[in-house]
Amino acid sequence: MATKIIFDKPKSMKDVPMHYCPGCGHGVVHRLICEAIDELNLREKAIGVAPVGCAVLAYDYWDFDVSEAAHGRAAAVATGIKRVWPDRLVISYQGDGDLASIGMGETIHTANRGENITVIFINNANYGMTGGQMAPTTLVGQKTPTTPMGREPSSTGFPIKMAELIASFPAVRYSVRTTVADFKGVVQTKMAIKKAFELQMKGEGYTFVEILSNCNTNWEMSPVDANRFILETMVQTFPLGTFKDERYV
Ligand SMILES: Cc1ncc(C[n+]2csc(CCOP(=O)(O)OP(=O)(O)O)c2C)c(N)n1
Ligand code: SF4
Repeated sequence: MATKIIFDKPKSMKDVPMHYCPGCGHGVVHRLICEAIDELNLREKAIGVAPVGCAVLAYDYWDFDVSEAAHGRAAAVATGIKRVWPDRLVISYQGDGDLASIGMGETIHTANRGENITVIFINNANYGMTGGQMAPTTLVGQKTPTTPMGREPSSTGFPIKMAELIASFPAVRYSVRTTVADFKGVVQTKMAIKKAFELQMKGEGYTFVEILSNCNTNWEMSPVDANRFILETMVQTFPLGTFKDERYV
């Protein structure tokens, strides 16, 4: 009897165990990126840029070319790669500490220049790798090791809404916020990633996919509770949606 394969590991993904905490969204997003690359037949053209943060070992999981970047500099490295190889699919993968804190300068200027790259932004509201300290995205009142009484805007400001901020730059082609906290969100995230890759390959400009993802370990929640926290609480500060899907320049 012929066997029909209906679900398989993406070819762009290595068959190795991941170091991520069980239930963490990083692994889910890694897979979605690989599925999109396979479906668009871009594996030989893809170049990822891995951040410093929990995803620092992304090159161990993706079976396509990957460069490492110093903390916060992934967008700058991606810019250089894309300018040298404009026909490649260049993906900058970054957490919120990496992208919105130490790397905010690179993030803003790369978007403002409209570099033809795709930035995948994992918003888990803290610095996961180093123990869950406050990030620019930490919610008001959220307790972390550096905000033990809860984030207080009068001393630490408000959560920065990156997808909305990025959308404000004229040269940005596409900016969305999705989540991998539930099945619907996973499907929408896959569609957003795929669309961003397609736009980049057509030369349409800078694309940004912000993804609300849990850090269940540092949030001290079960993976199920952490995903519920995203859907019930985190989305109130970070609404899901498309903030820009338009070509101005
Ligand atoms: C120049 C520099 N400063 C600080 C650090 C320490 N450090 C490593 S990862 C990290 C934050 C990572 O958080 P995030 O970018 O949100 O990614 P996550 O781990 O949550 O995926 C920090 C501050 C470093 N490695 N290099
Ligand atoms: S510390 Fe948080 S972000 Fe890092 S792997 Fe664990 S759950 Fe994921």
